[in-house]
Amino acid sequence: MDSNPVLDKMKRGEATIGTWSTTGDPSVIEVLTHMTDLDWITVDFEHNAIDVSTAVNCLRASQGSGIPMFARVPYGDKVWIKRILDIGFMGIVVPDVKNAEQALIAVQAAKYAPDGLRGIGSARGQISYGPGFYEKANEMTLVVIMIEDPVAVDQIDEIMAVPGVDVCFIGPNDLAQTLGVPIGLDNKHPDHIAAVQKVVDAGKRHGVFTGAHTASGEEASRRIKQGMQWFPISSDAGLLKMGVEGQLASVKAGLEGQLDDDGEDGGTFY
Ligand code: 3PY
Ligand code: MG
Repeated sequence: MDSNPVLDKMKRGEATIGTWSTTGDPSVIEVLTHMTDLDWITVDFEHNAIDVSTAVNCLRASQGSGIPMFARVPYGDKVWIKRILDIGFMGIVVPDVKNAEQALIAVQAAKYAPDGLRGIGSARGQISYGPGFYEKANEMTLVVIMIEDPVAVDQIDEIMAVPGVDVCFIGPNDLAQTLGVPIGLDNKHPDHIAAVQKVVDAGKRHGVFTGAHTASGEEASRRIKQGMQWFPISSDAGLLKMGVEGQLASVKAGLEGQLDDDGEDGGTFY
């Protein structure tokens, strides 16, 4: 790969749809990257029992699919960011960034000199990105800064002014918690809606992409219309649960005579 297809797509004015991996299961990553049209996957190290050696196998599972793999680090410090990028992820998601200073620490940890302070020594980066890794890594590595606190929303102009911040991404649950309103994705509380809109508007002013963790494809379509570009729909575990529940609901609806045979055969993948 010579450029990051997710950055390329957003620069063309298109939205990108991914999901979170909360399982860190390479077999799941294999299916998602090779058999679906998702634009990217983010492995979540912030809240899950995923270790770095398991995550390497997630990267191996995605290899050859052309789908970029990103990782949410537990905390925006340079040791975590270096480790995660050095094993071959093509971008970082940094939780709970409250100000421009923290955003700058994240960018500098993700970029080699002269744009940053990342140390040299990524063997797996050279495998993931291919030949010329050190020349192209800064351009290709996506930096996603999470906005999860009204303190950050108040400083969104300063945060977005930090060179190298590609995406400002809303964590709806933590934003709700810090705003003091009921938690939940697709949050309809007016204070939450107003805070998210401030981030979207600032993104348009600064030419920084925006996104939010969505609960469903239906929400993602509304967020795209709102002017955002970077969304996970739920997570691998969440999509599995939704898929099972949807099929069980179909069994019930079929037994109650509410469904007809759609006339299509069932395919071969199971
Ligand atoms: C949140 O909702 O707080 C998140 O971090 C979602 O990724
Ligand atoms: Mg959060």
